Amino acid sequence: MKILLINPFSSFKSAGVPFKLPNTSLATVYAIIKQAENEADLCDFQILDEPDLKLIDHYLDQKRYDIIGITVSIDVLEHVSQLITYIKEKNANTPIIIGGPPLLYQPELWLRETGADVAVIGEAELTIPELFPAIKSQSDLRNIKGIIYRSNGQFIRTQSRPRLKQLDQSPFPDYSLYDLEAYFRNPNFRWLFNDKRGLYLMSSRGCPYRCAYCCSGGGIRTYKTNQIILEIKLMIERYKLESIFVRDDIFTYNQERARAISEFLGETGISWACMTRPNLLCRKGDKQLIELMAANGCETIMIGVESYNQKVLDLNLKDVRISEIDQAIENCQASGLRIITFIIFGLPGETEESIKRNFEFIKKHEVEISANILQPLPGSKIYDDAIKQGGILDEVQYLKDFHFFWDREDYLPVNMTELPDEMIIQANIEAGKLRTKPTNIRHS
Ligand code: B12
Ligand code: SF4
Repeated sequence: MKILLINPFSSFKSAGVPFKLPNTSLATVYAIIKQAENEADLCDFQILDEPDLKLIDHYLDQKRYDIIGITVSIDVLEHVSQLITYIKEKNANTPIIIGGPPLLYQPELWLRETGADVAVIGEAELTIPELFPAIKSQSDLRNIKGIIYRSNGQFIRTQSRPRLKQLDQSPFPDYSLYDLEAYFRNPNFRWLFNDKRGLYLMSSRGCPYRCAYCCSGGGIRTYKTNQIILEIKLMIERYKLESIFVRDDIFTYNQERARAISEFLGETGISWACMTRPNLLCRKGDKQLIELMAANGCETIMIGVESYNQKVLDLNLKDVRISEIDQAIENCQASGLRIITFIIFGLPGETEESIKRNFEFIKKHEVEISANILQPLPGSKIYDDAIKQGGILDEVQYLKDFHFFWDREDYLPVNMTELPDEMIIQANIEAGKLRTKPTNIRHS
């Protein structure tokens, strides 16, 4: 089967600068497709400066594809709708399938608004091997779990497909279709990877916590540690990496596992980064774990602090104490790690006082921060609350406007506090000035 994979254009930015990362979801889809010995090409809009739809002509004019597969992230609804309209005008008969994180929460909306033929809901490891051959042979799709499709002007949603029990059923992402060298040149990429050739690695998926602004939840699943080790080796060799970002939501959740992966990363001699939450950096044994991580090449740790005010944390179900935040930062600083903390302005319960506390936190600990304004995510409690409270009236428009978040400094998607909009916007602008700009890093 010949498949065309499309990575759509996202205007994702950080510190006002485009942020280009090779899409891990699509790289995973490519690995799944390859397992079944299918051929695939990649049309990558993300590497362009502007979304020029004509890029697709280059592929469709040269080959006939059996299936076109597009990955979607929350901010690409408009671009993908335009893209599918454009493709259908040229090539009405090739079935178009979409997949990606947002489809878990709003599958019908995405299918309807984009004009795709089929949407895969949630993980696709088990769905693709059933769905793609069925589409090629024009078979009935109703027994394929985990999809929604169009049939005679109706949307048919099939039985849901449970999440993978173990991640070992999923192949690791295969980045070989990407022009990685172009990604490595992106200033934000270089900021993130400390000026090195790096890629993401997910050693687990999901999270057992239930923060109100997040939609990860649902429990954590991991790859076996020996599989991770093999994958790290392979990635370093194949892509000539100098750095890896273990992009699990909470890398230090299981201390023993984190230790084993850290030790192996240390043997490779590369530098690496990870992400976690404060209470998983200050338990018994965490100080030693952090020391071990640092001694084994961990250079950067990203910590989801979100707010330095206990009431705001509690109201947003963060399940973290201020004392844990302080202890976590001190533990990481003692080991000399570069610390980047996430802060969200405008969480429910935010007050003038809590905003001040966030700035006190930055000053007190002298950490790098990545500040954002709250943008409710479908699938999160806050999103449902925003709908109930009338803060989001039109879900489609809300998604279409999602990129304003990065494009307009004065944009507050929904105000879920008692504060005037300007105060939240201003706090975010001020905090943004404290972030190391991607252009300030050394470029060799
Ligand atoms: C890595 C990552 C990023 C990276 C890279 C994104 C990427 N897709 O490569 C970066 C830093 C760029 C990023 C940015 C953002 N991210 Co992000 N990110 C993640 C993270 C940690 C992992 C994604 C991943 O690789 N998962 C593993 C893969 C294999 O799973 P998957 O993505 O679901 O893909 C499977 C299916 O969806 C499906 N599938 C996917 N594509 C396709 C295509 C086809 C054709 C088919 C058939 C199937 C299919 O098959 C895959 C295999 O099962 C997730 C959290 C998480 N734990 O998953 C958040 C997450 C996806 N991100 C999220 C958000 C909100 C963002 C931002 C908007 C953040 C912001 N406010 O700035 C931006 C959006 C920019 C963008 N365009 O992506 C949310 C999405 C929320 C939602 N409701 O959709 C998540 C879920 C985090 C969270 N809990 O809030 N992100
Ligand atoms: S914010 Fe982090 S800790 Fe909270 S639910 Fe999401 S992934 Fe888990």
